[in-house]
Amino acid sequence: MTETVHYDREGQIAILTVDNPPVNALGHALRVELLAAIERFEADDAEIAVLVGAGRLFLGGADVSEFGKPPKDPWLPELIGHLERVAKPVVAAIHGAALGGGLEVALGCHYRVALAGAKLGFPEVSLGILPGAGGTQRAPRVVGTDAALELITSGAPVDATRAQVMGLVDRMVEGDDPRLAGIAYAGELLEQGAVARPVADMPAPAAPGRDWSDWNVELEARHPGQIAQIKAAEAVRAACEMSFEDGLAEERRLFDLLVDTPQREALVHAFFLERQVSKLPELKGVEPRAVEAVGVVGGGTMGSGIATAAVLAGLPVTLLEQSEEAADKARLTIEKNLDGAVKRGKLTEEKRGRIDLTTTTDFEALSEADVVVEAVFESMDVKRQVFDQLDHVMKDGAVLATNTSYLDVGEIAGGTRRRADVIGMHFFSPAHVMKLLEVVVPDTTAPEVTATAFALGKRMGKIAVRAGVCDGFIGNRILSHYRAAATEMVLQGASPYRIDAALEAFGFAMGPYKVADLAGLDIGYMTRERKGLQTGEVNPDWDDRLYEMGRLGRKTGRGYYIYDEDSPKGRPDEEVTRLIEEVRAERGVEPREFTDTDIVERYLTAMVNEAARVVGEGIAKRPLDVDAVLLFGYGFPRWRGGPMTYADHVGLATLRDRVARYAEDNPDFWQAAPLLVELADSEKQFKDLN
Ligand code: 3H9
Repeated sequence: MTETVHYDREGQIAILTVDNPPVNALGHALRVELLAAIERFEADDAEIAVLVGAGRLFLGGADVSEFGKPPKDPWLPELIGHLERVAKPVVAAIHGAALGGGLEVALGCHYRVALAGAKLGFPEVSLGILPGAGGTQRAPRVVGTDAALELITSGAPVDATRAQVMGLVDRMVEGDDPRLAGIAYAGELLEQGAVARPVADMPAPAAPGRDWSDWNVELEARHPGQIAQIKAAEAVRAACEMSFEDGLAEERRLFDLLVDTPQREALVHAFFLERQVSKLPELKGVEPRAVEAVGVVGGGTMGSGIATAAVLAGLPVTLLEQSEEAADKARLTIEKNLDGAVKRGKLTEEKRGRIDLTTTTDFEALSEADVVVEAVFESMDVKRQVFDQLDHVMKDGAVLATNTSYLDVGEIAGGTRRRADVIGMHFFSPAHVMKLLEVVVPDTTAPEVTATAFALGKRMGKIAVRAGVCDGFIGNRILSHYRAAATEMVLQGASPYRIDAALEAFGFAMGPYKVADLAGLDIGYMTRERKGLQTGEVNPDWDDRLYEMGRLGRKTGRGYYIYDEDSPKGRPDEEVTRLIEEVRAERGVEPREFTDTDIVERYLTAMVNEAARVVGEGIAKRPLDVDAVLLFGYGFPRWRGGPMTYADHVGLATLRDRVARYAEDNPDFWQAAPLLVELADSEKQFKDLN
């Protein structure tokens, strides 16, 4: 077994170095060795100890993969309790990050020094739990109740400078060697005759500045539907109102309660899938091509967004438009995007000054790009013309990517003499903000081209998901299906406003009709026009009528909702309701009542059913790929883990039976996906296929 904690001496100072790559997670083996090292220090004649992390950070927290499994001694809370009671002082020397259980270990030490740039925080709530190794009891004693509540319930880390202001660390030092910083600080403490200083012995913290009930109201508003934040605040409250020991017991009780929830399971699934999606067996050992310059064809919203994402990643970008005027407009859009990035703290002024962006109207100017992404009008003819030009000018080995959201990437590739270099890179609008990137891979694409698209996506900060070729790939294909289910419900009696409200209450950032207004009703119209109506699909003709009335959504102030000064986020419109009633009357539909539960169940059943087809046909390689697409591109609530995780939770047999029940109304639309039936019949789950 490799040693995960090294012990050495520097005069009277013992140095305990945690070395458990990649992030020094506090898994069982490490806890055993850390406890042994602490005991060694106790028996040793060293007078003070420094605890430091090897590699890029101090401690990344508890080992997330151990949650839900039987706990093994020593538990982190006991380990930290032991550490805190060591009679000689212990200093935490923090660099990189001290997160979750890692910060709890630091709070179990008696003194804390952090290198500039280090991040300290409690991300537990983003995993559906709370700091369960004393963090909720020690942090408020050290930084005060309000600051601790903010840290613990937001999950957001603070940097070392802020940590020092808060009192979370005793001092912050410049430099890049935490060992040296720890030794220097320990030396000073020795000279001063510093003694062990357990946080547990500090008095209980005062109640927060605001009432506990105000905190709860705010947390419910900030994180609707989620429970970890509320329980975390409850644990902090225990710190104020109970003895340290009783507070710890209360923290443990609340922690155990959260560990057993589907929310915790879903959030941990989301944490790992962010990393798993890019791990494709087909790319094992495949080296991506080098990317040092990027070209973008088309400077509309998508093209400008893609160019922005690429310059933000530090890449030189050349953007091609048809006219000087259009090129100037694109540049302006990109500048505006970059200003926004500076405002949001995503880009420093200094880096902003160094961006490398060229606009051009000449295809030749793209010839040296390593990757070119086409983002022109969504038409096969137009795209093929662009690819024909690119085929002529691009250097050998360049990757030719299309940002199409529906079209057959294989057909686009087929028009070139370099099919193996052509791939889909489907970004989501706004492309410099949205995390999702679908990498659409036709059979003809070379593996290193796929690897290059993934590497470029990562560099741009995207979560890249592999998709096969079909109409709409993973996301838009599933979207058109659940949108059709919503349309069907409207026709049968549900109002679009009720549908939006029900789905927002489920946890979606926005309901489908608000999304449609944001995207523009022209997008849906063009899609329907291109596809024609498909068998079984409900004719959504009020959508078309709204479009014909010039109600294009937010951009025209009217769509499904009215947007004006009184209601910048939109309010329902009688005119839309009347129009829908007319359509129902024309079709002789007697409207019926849909409860919020009916709405959510139908909508999600349609989503899962189509997702099962997408997986069954190999368009998505694994159910987790579908979860990633819906989580990072379509506003599915992260704390529900994605549609496949939701489906496993509800039970696949239940979903199969729901489809059969809905089919009584509309047998063409509601046909159970073969994979759903197969898994349900064999009592398996989607996660078995991950
Ligand atoms: C906690 O502490 C609970 C306690 O309060 C109570 C306990 C009783 N565990 O992200 P990266 C893996 S909850 C297991 O690409 P980066 C990760 O999956 C925990 N594995 O690196 C990946 O594996 P692979 C609170 C972990 O440099 C590899 O390490 N802590 C953990 O971009 C590299 O990760 C957190 O929530 C973990 N804790 O970012 C921190 N962390 O190579 C979660 C990472 O196989 N972690 N892995 O794909 C992070 O935020 C980032 O990983 C970090 C480094 C910022 C540390």
